[in-house]
Amino acid sequence: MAVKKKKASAPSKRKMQSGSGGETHQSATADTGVMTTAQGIPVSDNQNSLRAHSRGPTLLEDFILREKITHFDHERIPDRVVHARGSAAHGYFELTRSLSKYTTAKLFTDTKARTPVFARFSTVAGGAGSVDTPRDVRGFAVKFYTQEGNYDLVGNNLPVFAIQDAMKFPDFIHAVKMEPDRGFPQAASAHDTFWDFVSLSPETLHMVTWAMSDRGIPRSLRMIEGFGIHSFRLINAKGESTFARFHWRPKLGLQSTVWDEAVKLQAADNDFHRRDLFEAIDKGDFPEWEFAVQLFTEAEAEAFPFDHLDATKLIPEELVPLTVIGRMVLDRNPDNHFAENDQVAFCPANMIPGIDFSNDPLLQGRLFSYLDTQLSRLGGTNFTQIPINAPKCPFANHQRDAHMQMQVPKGRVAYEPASLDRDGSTPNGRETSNGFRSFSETAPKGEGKGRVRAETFADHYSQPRMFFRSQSPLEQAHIASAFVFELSKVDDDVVRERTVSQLRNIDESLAQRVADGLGMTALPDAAPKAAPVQDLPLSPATTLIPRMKPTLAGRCVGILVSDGSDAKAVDAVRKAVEDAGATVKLVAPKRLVTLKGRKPQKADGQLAGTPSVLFDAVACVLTPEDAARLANEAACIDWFRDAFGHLKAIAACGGTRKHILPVAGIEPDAGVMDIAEVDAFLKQAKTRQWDREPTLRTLA
Ligand code: HDE
Repeated sequence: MAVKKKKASAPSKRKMQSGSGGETHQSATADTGVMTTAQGIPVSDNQNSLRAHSRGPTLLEDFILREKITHFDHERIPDRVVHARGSAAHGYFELTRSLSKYTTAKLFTDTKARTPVFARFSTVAGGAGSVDTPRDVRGFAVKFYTQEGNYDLVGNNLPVFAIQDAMKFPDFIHAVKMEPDRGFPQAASAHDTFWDFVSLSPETLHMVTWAMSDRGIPRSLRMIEGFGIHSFRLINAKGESTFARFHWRPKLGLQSTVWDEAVKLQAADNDFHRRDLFEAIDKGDFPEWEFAVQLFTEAEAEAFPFDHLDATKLIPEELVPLTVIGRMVLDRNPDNHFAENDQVAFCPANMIPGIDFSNDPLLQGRLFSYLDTQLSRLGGTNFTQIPINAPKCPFANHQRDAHMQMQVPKGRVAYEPASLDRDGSTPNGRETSNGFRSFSETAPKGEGKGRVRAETFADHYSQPRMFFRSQSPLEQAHIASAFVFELSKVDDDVVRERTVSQLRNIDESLAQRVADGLGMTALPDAAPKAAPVQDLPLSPATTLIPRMKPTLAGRCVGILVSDGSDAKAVDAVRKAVEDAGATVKLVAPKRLVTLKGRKPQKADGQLAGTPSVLFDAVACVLTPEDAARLANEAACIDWFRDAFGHLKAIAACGGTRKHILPVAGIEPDAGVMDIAEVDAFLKQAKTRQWDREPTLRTLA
């Protein structure tokens, strides 16, 4: 049967970058509109396999079918062992302030350059197909395609990590991943093995306390901070070293969800964060982050009341202030999720001249792990030639061959020193005095090789105490409640008690609240401590709720309408909300809706499939009849009950206030107003209604 062919997908016209002096060759295919096999053979029928007769068996001869199925069979590559689920985007980095006093890296000295970047945000524990909104740490990895090679800053959205030595990473990850005998839970830390490990490893407590805070349940990837965590070195032209910690700060400010909302989002939209990032970039609302550094000398570091080489410690902004030196804008979605998001290979060892590693033992272990895992995940050493991984500056060396070699290096010389490349045709490159150099550090006298943990790493409780005590009362309640939730999913009594015994060293009131929430009758003894706990100065910079920006920029407001709704009232809310920088989505009982006096139009979502968790604030304009009818509709009652429960502003029409809100059990407060009070709605919609929370749920 002759079937009209679909246009073949656009061939790649991207130039393959080869070594300097090497051949630059293009994909051989041209966009002729003809579908072909991978060998370029035109396909005449993409609907039917080759059969012995019309109802007979399929023939082995059918190379077109075999090629198609074979390729499909091999489409999947291994998931990342951690951070498997991620969403990514292209963009650029601009330096606004030169660090030339501290570093020779052009990335941090050339204020005229615009450096292309590729950023990937991820959850840690779940598989590639898991949900976007579990309580988890978020990866924040940025590849800078600099003039001096690729530099990867592979960070997280929390400023500290859970372990101090790379030796413990496989244990930590095995504990948080689904339990190996039963294969659950997916993408969740609320289970016995995780808390078993945590309660036996006090070094985890700082990061775990951050993960229990609202930072663990962000509203949007566009609204998270990023941290390089480890101390790095900046090296200047004189070879002098200054330590640096790197920070990303979102222009939209920090924003989190509330726990019940995060849980419901998992059902409402598995891809909530991925979609949010994609849609924002797609409509030109480009996410942006400030890039800031904390700079300090070795001598200053000696005076810190903690060891900055310990990745479980942050350096309070109050101690070493942040200097903003640049900004990153993400302005282009990937063309292909697999080719870019899946195949991108970040590696902390991708380091450029002028920056160097510190001796942080966690960082040191990472320098081995990433390339190693990528060899098995991406199938061999030549993954560096995949477009998303290839440098955008010239590159040349004597590396040759191996699986999937995409370049065709010319000449007979693939070594150096060499004298036989007399015509200069071999793309090998030469060493340069501007190349990468490691900082030359003097080893401490009298110390030798050993499997040791520095004594300065022994204090596990002072910083989680500082973090917890710095939080606002509501944030402290959220942290305590998160501990209660997680530990209530732990079956083993010993593990629960041991965790509470650890919490006693952080803050007695936290331990007591968690113990009460778990129904413990008495507090267990405090866990033994290897070092005295210090009462460090508080760090308000670690809070989230007090620092949230009151803004609608980057947010989304849902308006519930139905046939006959007052179009003018809808327009008024829409205009005000859009003027304030937010997106508006119309939700209706049916996907097609006709506002009063208007033509039928497509709603953005159908009520039953578009719950209010998807919005930052909600409004509704219904006819009185529809309001009375929808008061019997579970999806509608939940729409308002959840919006109220998740502390959102609600602008409701008269019919809704009369019929629906009472059924939803909503007693209007300052965050619930009439649809005509547009200014009041805008004001309340810019923040959550935090005052409402204690009236709604018992917090620990
Ligand atoms: Fe990673 N980590 N990690 N990690 N990590 C990986 O590399 C590892 C650590 C982080 O979007 C893996 O290509 C070890 C700290 C991010 O592709 C793997 C240790 C921080 C991503 C790996 C750490 C991170 C990864 C898995 C302890 C924040 C996702 C896939 C020594 C500063 C990157 C891969 C992406 C990915 C190992 C600790 C962040 C297995 C051994 C600390 C954002 O190599």
